[in-house]
Amino acid sequence: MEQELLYPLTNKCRFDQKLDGLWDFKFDRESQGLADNWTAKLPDPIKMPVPASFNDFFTDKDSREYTGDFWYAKRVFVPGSLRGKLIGLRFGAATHRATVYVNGQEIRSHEGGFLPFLADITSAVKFDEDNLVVLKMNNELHRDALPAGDTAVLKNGKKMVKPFFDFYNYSGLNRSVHLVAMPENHVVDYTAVSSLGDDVATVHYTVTTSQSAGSVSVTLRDENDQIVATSNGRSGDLVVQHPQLWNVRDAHLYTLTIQVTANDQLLDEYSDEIGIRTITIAGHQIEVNGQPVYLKGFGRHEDSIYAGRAFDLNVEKRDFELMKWMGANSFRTSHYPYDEEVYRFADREGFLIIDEVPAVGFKMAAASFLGGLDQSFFAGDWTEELYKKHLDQVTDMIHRDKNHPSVLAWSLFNEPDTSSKSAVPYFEKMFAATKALDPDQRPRTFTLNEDDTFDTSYCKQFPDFYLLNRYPGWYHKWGYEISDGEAGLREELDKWAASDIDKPVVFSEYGADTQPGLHKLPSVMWSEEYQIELLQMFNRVFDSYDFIRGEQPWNLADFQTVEGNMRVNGNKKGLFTRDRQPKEAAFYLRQRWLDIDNNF
Ligand code: GCB
Repeated sequence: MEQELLYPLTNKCRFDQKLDGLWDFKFDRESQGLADNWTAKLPDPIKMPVPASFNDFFTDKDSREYTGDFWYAKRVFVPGSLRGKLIGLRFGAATHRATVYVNGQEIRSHEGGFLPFLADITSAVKFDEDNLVVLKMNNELHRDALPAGDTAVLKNGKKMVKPFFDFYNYSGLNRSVHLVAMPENHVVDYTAVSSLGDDVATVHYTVTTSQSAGSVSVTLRDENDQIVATSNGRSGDLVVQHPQLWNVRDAHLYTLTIQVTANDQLLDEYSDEIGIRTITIAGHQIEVNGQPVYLKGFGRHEDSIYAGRAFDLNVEKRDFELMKWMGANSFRTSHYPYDEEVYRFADREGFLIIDEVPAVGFKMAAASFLGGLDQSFFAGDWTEELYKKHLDQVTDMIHRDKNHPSVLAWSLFNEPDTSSKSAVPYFEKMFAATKALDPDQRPRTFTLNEDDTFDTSYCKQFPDFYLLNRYPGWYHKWGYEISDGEAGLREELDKWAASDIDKPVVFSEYGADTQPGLHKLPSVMWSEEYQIELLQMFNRVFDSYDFIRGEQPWNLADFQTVEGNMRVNGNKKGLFTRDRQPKEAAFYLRQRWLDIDNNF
C-alpha cells in the first residue's frame, strides 16, 4: 500500500476524509523530541493551519527562518464502519522529510517535499476512538537531496538554509492530509494510453490490483454519462467510435471506471477522468493529436501570501482565470510537481503541462545568490546519493501524473550544470532510467541555463525537445545595452539553426524584475516600460526562428525568495503581482497571444 499514489476518493468501496484544519505544532530546536517521547504527546504545542507553510504566519524572524526538526500532531477519529478495510494516511506534500507515528507506533518515513505518500496505519489504528497522529518533520537542505542547497550553522548556533535556487524554502504540511480506507483487494494503479485511427480511438489500459483473486472490468463513459466502451481483464483495449478528443484549450474528458469483483460481489471500484489524445515530437514540431501546437504560457510557483507554498484552490482558480485571460495554453510546474488539483484543472481547461521534478540547484554557480562556488556540480561526491533520490522522485512524479492528458512532457532538471563533461554519465543514466517509466512515452527534457549554451553544454543529446532559460536584458547586457543582448541571443540561435539538430526549442524562462507602478520615460530597469521592452525584444527574436515552438516567460506572478541584494522582497518578474493583479506588460503580452492562433 505504501507505494500507492492513486488520488483518494469516496465511493461505495472507498473512504476519503480530509484532515485539514488546525493541527498541533512545535519546533524541535535541539532535536530532542524523539528522546523526550513527543511521539506520545507534543508538550505545549501551538496551533498551525494545514495545509500551510508555517513560515509567514510568524512575526519573529527566528520562527520564520526556522531550519531543523519540527513536529505536527492531530487526534483523528477513525469510525468503526471502516473495520476490515486497509486504513491509510495520505500526505499530499510534507516539505521536505517526515516520519509518521500513529498511537506511538512508527509507521514510515518519506523524503521529498512535493510529492504525496501513503502511510499504511491499519496495524496501529483503534476504531471508534481518537488516534494520535504525530509527524516529525525536517526542512534542511543538502547537496545530496532535492531541491539542492546547504544548511549552515550561524555563530549563534541557529541553523539557516542556503538554497542553490531563489524561491523561499517554504516548509510544513503544504498540501492536504487525507484519512483513507480501501478494501484489501483493491485497485492499486492503472494506466490508459490512447492511439488514434480514422474517427476511432483505442485506449489501451492496464490495471494493477493488490491481490490476484477477483476479476477486473473497465467501463468508459462520455461527458453525457453514456457508456462508450467496456472491457474485461487486467489489461485490454477500449475502442471508442467517433471519439471526442482532448485538445489544447478544448478539453473533452471521459470517465474510466474500474471494478474488481469476485463471486458477483463488488470488491473495489475506482473512477477517474482521462482524455483521449496523443503527443508527439515530429522534427521541430510539438504535436497534440498530430497537430502542431505553439506553447504560450508561464513558468509558475505555488506561492501566495500568508500560507506560502500551501496549495490553495482559490489562488489556483485565479491563476487559471488569469492564464485563460492572457490567451495562454500551457505552463511549467517550475520547480517541483504541483498539487494534484492543478493537473485536474489543467485536464478540464485543456492546458498543457511541462511537469518538473524538484531537481533544482544542481549548479554550484547558482549558489551565487549566496556567494557561489566554482566547482562543477556533478563532480561532487554527493551525486551518487543524490541520483538515488532524484530517480526516486522522477519515478513518483511519473507514477502520480502519467494518466493526466494535460501532461505534455517531463522536465528532469532545472538549470543543471551541463557545461562540464562530468555531467554526462549522470544524464545518461537518468534519461535512460526515465524512458521506461511512462507508458505514454512522453518527451523528456530539462531547462538549459544561460551558461549552458549551444557551444558549452555537454548534454544537448539528451532532451527530446529543448527548454532554454535566457536572461539577456536582465542578468547581462541590461538597460541601454539590451540591443547587444538581442544580438547575442540571435548569435546563439543562429548556431542552433545551422546545426543538424531537428527538435523543437521552447523558451522556458526570460524576464525582467518589475516594480508595479514604477513608470519612467524613457524606461529604466525595474520600470513597467522596461518589462514590456524586454518582452518585445524576445518576441522579435522568437518570430525569426521556425524551430522556436513556445514561449513561457518568467513568471506568471511575483513570488517570495530568499533575502538578497538581487531581490526586493521577492522575485518581481511576474506579469502579475503576488496578489494576482496585472502589470502593464500583461496587457501587451495578452494582445500578442490572442493574435497567435492556439495551433499553428
Ligand atoms: C532562473 C531560475 C528561476 C529564477 C530565475 C530568476 O534561471 O530557473 O528559478 O527565479 O532564474 O529570476 O533569477
